[in-house]
Amino acid sequence: MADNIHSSAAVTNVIRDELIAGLCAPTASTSPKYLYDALGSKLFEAICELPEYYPTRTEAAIFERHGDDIAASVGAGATLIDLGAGNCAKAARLFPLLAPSQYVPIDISADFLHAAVTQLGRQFPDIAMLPLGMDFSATLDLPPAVSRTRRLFFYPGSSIGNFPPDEALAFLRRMREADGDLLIGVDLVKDHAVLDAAYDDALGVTASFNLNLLNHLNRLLGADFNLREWRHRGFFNPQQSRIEMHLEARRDTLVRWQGGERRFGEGERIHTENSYKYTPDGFAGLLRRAGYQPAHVWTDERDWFMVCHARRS
Ligand code: AVJ
Repeated sequence: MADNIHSSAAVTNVIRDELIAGLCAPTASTSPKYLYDALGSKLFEAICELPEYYPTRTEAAIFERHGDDIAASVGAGATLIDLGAGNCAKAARLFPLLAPSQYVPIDISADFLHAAVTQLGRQFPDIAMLPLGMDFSATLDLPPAVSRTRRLFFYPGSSIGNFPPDEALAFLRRMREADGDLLIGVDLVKDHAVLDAAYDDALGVTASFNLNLLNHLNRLLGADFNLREWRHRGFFNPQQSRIEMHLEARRDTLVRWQGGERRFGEGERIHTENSYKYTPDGFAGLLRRAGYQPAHVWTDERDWFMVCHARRS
């Protein structure tokens, strides 16, 4: 018990130190994971329903339209390892098609996961369920209870886009080392106006999602960010092939937190998220370098998004 208390205090300090280092850097930045407090997760769900935010519904349409093909490529009886499973809804929709033998949803938020899995277990009694509460971006060291037969990592939603390409490669290699094939959703480069609108919507939900990060920082650090002094920026950077989200100071402002402070000049920014967009060839190259052969690729009719099944090479 004492050990647990000690280690959770240490984690809190690590989070504090990481956040403060990011805020004090010449170009301030924070990790996108801090966008997802309880309200942030709800705002992200709202983003997925926006007319401008195409990725979620485009990916769903690909699974809907090509489900039989995808199932034929993957085959029944896999060990389906769902990275960032959340409420498990995306994977559950594939159960009737993929008929996995074991389902292993992984998410940082373990409580949420256990509730979802209890429900699912009643619906699909033939699928063994093993929910794991862990930070899969830190390690893919899976416990021995995870079956070794025909592991398939399921990584939908273009979450891979949050990693810069070198880190995406390292992450893909870790899945390869864990002896898994891959079913992954990847957002594609497209008309810049479409990309800009998806991350700066007319209703301002993405702006709220981004600004809410400051509420979260205020709680985590005991900081005094005033949300009214900041504005959302979300745009495509074609040189880096990524969406960038920033929070920009509307005027000179001093932000204080327990044990420190920083002045932000008018127009100065905190970089809060990157979301990389790939070409099909660019992503295939990444897969090959990670030890995968892209077996099958499915896209929508506008080629806005792709779902890829990759086997170990
Ligand atoms: C959850 C990382 C896939 O990059 O599109 C949506 C997050 N940020 N709108 C994305 C997000 C702003 C989303 N991912």
